[in-house]
Amino acid sequence: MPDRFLLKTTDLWNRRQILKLGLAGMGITGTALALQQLAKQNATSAQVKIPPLPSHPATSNAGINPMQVLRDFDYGTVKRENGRTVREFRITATNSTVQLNSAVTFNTWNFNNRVPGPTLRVTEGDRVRVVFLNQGGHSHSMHFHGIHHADMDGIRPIRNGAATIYEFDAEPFGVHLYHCHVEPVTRHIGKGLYGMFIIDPPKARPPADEMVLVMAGYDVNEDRRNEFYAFNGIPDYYMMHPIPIYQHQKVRLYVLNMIEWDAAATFHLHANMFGVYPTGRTLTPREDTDVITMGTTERHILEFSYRYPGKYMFHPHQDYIAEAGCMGAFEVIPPT
Ligand SMILES: [Cu+2]
Repeated sequence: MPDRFLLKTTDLWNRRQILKLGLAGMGITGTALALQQLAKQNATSAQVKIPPLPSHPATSNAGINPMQVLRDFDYGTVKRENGRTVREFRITATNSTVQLNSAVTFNTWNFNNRVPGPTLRVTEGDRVRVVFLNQGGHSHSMHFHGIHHADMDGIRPIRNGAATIYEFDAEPFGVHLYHCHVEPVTRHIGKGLYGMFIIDPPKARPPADEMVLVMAGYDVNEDRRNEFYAFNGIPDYYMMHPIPIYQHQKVRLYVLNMIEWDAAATFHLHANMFGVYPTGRTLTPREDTDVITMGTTERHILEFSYRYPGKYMFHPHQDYIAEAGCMGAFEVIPPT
């Protein structure tokens, strides 16, 4: 679990809330397992080289750093209970203001103080336990896509100041998502209450430089249209700060469309083709293309590598969406 997550949540959680949920004492188990897990992840990542990330001065964006969001996978706190792996996540609904451009700010409602919320990542068959605390000032909830019991479907509003636990088995493997399901859902999603939920197949996918891109819109004047769009929270961020990747190395993109008010958006990659794993539900690509259409909450795994160095854009080919902030670029650099 990233340190950043711990830092953010410790000040939000107090002992009384933990006791109320019956979780006291659960935090001390599973350390050995967590270390094992870390070793496994490191073994995989040793085969993948990540270019050094450009260091940008902190943006004025309430802690949202899209360069960090890209490869920030939250594997939870790993425990062993009754012979099986449990991954426990702590999610707090809160509010923060982001700067959409030099003149426009937007008050987001979000999970763990970031838009999109943390990318939760588990393996098929794990037990998933999400301890949800609402400090957002309005009623919120967490509804997961995937297969689970009706009482874990997250449509019951959790009032401000209250907490609940969502618990279910991770299935099926694929790229999924979670979002607040309190009505009007357009507003709760539009304010920023969504994130990606990856269920890895039992046998891990081959090594690749893995990244998350969540497309979303901002309706700043509540006219039921978006005035701004973004990849990973901040409009135009990856145009101003292209994502460095290595030439010839496989990139695995987990792409999710969370744009409200527009029926669909495409994802187009310049000067290349990508293999499509629809909803991440296949282990081999279904097709090769350079543009794919996604309705709201549709998501896929896209795989590619670049043959030539240089800068290459990616964006929806609804060009009004791209021109309003949903645009980015990869900087392909020769391997060192
Ligand atoms: Cu909500």
